[in-house]
Amino acid sequence: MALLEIVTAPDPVLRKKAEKVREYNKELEKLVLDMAETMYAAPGIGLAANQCGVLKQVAVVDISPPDKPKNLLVLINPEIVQRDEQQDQMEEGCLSLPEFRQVVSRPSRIKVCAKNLKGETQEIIAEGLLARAIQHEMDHLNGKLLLDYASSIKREFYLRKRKKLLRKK
Ligand code: K1U
Ligand code: ZN
Repeated sequence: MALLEIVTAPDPVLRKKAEKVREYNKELEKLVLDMAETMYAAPGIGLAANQCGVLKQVAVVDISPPDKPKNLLVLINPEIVQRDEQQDQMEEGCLSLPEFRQVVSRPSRIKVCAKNLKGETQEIIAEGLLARAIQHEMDHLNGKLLLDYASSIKREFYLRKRKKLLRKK
């Protein structure tokens, strides 16, 4: 296994839509294991392949606290097939947007259809933080970022600051 580099804004790969996975092979398995290792090391509760510079519909999620056993969820070609009308608000962070926080309203409960590493279909009913993390990662797979939930002033200010910082490096 290997730690992958997490891509940060304004890298254009974060704005691209990831492509569907069609082959379930060793290469895919390695990508998922490397992504999981990278997410745990960050630390984070999710990671999408775009954030590692790979445009495939692959995401990993684990919301279990560090003192509890790991519970890794692998989502390949995920689709939300049902969502609650009720929404929850929560402040989110993003490993690709250092120091950026944004309150986001999202459906409290969702039903997701996704493939696992063997290409088998899994149906997941998620609520609370798990539902939130899955929706955050699915946004990444569609090229959507937390920045898009912010006002244009906040977004532009953050991006200008990031570009300035990267020029200095
Ligand atoms: O996709 C990412 O950028 C990872 C992101 C996922 C996420 C955060 C908040 C709400 C929904 C989804 C993170 O994991 S940011 C780090 C974080 O939230 C966290 C890190 C350690 C412990 C607990 C949370
Ligand atoms: Zn993110």
